[in-house]
Amino acid sequence: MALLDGIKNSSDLKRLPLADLPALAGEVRRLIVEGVSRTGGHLSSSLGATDLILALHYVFDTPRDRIVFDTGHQAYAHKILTGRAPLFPTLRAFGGLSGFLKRSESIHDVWEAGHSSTALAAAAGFETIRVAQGGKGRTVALVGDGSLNSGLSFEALNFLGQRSDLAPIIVLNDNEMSISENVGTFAKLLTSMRTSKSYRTAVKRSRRLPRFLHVWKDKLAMMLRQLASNTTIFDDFGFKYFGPIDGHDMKKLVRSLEMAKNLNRPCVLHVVTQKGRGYQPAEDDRIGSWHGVKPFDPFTGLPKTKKAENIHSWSSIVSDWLMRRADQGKPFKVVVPAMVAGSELVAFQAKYPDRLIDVGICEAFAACFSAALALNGMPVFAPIYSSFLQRAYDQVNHDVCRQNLHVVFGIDRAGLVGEDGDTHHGVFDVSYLGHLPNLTIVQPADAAQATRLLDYAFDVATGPVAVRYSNASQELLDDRGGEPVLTPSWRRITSEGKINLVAYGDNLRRMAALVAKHELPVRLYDARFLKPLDLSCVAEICRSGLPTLVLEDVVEAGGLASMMTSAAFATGLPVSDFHVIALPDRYIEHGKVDELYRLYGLDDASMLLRIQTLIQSK
Ligand SMILES: Cc1ncc(C[n+]2csc(CCOP(=O)(O)OP(=O)(O)O)c2C)c(N)n1
Repeated sequence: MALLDGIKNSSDLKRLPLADLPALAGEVRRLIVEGVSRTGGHLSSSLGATDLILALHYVFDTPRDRIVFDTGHQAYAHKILTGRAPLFPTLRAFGGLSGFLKRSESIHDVWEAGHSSTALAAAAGFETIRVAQGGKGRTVALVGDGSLNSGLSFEALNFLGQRSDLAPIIVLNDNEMSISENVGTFAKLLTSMRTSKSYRTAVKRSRRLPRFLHVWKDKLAMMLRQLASNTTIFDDFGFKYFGPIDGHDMKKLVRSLEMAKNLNRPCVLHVVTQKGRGYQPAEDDRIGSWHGVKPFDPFTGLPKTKKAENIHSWSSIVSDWLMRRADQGKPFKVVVPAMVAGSELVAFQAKYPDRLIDVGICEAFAACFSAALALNGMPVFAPIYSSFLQRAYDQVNHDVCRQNLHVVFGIDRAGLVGEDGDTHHGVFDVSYLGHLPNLTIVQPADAAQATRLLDYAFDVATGPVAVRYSNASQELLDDRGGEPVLTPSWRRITSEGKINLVAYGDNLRRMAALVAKHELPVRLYDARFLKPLDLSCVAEICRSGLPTLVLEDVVEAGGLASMMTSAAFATGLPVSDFHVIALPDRYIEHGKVDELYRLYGLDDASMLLRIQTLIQSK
């Protein structure tokens, strides 16, 4: 790559003539497509933001100027331009580059995220310290139109608008898409800003003003905008608004960013980009299939590993159940915070558009809104990824559980998720939900159990229920069978043995296979209800006098094992020879789930050894 090979760091970029930037952007995009086709990753957001990131690095001097990326999934070009191009093939691999920004990776990564909508609040913090300490450099927050919809972003705008002493440059990367098409009033406002003819005419006219009116140009432009009744919401919030700017016109981008850099006041640059830019299948995508991708053939766009026959994800098993229930005409709504594709609800949305409400990246709103729907007699299913639900803890607690409302949460991506890493692992929800009164928490181990537990959640339970499921896939043997579940009960899978083994979800299925394969003398329990616990099984386990091993891929503190021992202590049951295999008190890195399982001793080989050692101890 003729130009990119010469860019060892962002300072090299500044030596290039502006005219070379479009060609360099093409090379960066090529590297992104080639790399992501091998490693998987966030393709279309990164392609869409490439020109903009190049222009940002051309104009600003990082890390003296701070670029605060929202989420960080769009920042591959930033990694490539800041000395990490040679490591790009290791993206998302264990020990390799993170898929998001990481302060430990580069001094140019000044802020880390993975969850959306933190950039503006972080920029407010950076600016507060800069001003207080008389620091140099500018703070630039790069935020997407989808991420702007969240309450956290609005809270930051609300704060920043009143602080004219702070001067963040907010670069709004508007590609009209969240993962799929953006939703909500704000998305409509952005559309009208993009398309408003009177606004564009006003701005054009202001550009044609004679030179001697130069000083007044900005003010006149603003007045013209007002006359055209087109002040933007950003102007109303106290920012100087520039835009819309073509996010793929390098000259315009550089000029606009330079202007913002030289203006010492809070401003918003509204940059219009095309998600997936430069890779046709990603450009054409409107449902989010190219947002986060698995390895694919860059020439055909087809996935590298063909989906095996009859292998289904948990999300699709759950959405099939929802479809069947809707087909039966039963009343319920599905409330989704911006994850229609990831939750495999595209077909459901197409068939039942009135039943599915996409609220945007607003998990707290989703939970509170669902509470009110349920209070008014409408059962709700709210699928929310485990790690994203962290943001709605108070609404789940205060609004749903405290009022004991019948909202069924689908806790998707529960457990280790793999390559997305520490921001995305669903390893805290058992702890942060396990202590909430009124809440029932279940996790099916197979598709048939999923059906039975969802039936339970909707038809037997009357209060809040959390149904956990991971991002693993499984062979779909039977999703209708099994006994109906009428009470919160565990299942004993094998009868006699020398130790008790307790697991749930995918780990239960895996342990059942391991026990069968090695004919291990183990009493295996399926703890399908994490809350309430099946106290008769807990008592049976504690009184058995056998060693007990509990396996879970969540953090140990507050997990099933700790709930079991608390219950045992509270009821005077003996607890001895009790062993837990769970995740330690640290943020777990990125890598394939299998690799992480091996690292933390949850894999089959480690479990076999642990089980055999305990059996021999008896
Ligand atoms: C709290 C939270 N909820 C959901 C997500 C999943 N997510 C990742 S990127 C994204 C869309 C972001 O849209 P936008 O800000 O417009 O950026 P784009 O990808 O379009 O560039 C979503 C919903 C997340 N990262 N964090």
